Amino acid sequence: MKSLSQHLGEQGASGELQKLFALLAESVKDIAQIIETGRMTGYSGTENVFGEQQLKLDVATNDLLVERLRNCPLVSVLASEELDNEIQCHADGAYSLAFDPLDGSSLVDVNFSVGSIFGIYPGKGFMGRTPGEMVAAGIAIYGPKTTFLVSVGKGTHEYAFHDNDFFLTQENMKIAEEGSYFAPGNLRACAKSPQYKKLVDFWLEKQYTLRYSGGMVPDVGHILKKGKGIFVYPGYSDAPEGKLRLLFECGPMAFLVEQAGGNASDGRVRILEKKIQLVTQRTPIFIGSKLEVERAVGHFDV
Ligand code: AFP
Repeated sequence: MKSLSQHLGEQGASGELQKLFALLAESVKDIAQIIETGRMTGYSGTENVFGEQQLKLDVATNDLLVERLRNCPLVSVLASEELDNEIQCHADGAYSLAFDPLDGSSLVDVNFSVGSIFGIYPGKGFMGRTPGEMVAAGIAIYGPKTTFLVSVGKGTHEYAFHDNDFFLTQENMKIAEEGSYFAPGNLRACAKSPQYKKLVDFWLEKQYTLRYSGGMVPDVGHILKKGKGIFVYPGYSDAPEGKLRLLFECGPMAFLVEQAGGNASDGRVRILEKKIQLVTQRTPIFIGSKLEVERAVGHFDV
């Protein structure tokens, strides 16, 4: 069994990047334990920069990651979905990290799978850059198993946690051109978006299989693991940019999916080509099998 660090080394990941992923893997292990103990329930009484009520879990997982990463000399700048501003760490740090410490945290109380999302940029900061400049990305899925889907630009690979470490369980995950699983985010928008309604009708007429949990990490993880399907969270009249964040959610997901041969678009351009202008920037997203993304985007005359 190959460990995460062994396999990263085989892919030519630098010693620094291996060290960073060792820190992230340690943090994922600790976050899985925090979730499992079930100690952190309820609201923290604070809001994040998006005006969303923070759960105690959001704050605890964010604090754990910030504490661990800001003390790492490899880290130049940190940005978290749970923080109002970036954190300047080490001027000569090799990487800048953007992360969503616990995406889908509102699902923990019903025991659904949730996840952490990491995007790793070379050098300093994010503004004016594109997610395509990332050198690596990863999503941790806290479900019946704790898995870590990672890419350092040489394909996307799955590692599972056991015996106190992460071991390779699937190398070079591949997403087929088409596949009939659909994950329709914000389905209520169909009431105001005839285009979205038409797209959902298309999937139903073609008898696609619904796979939507309300957690983007397991929902996109499903597409990577099954090797086909599509996840969408479109914009519409009330929210033209949708809900999901470019820096913290859509960028890293697009990196992993494209590394597995899939596509990720905002309906006009590749997610990886979008310029990051704000830490809080949102974007519509159509992500998964290439042909499925094309078909879905074709229903939105943007
Ligand atoms: P939370 O992190 O607030 O639970 O939101 C999860 C999420 O950001 C993403 O994981 C889901 O795909 C999306 O929101 C679900 O949004 P809706 O609740 O509007 O369906």
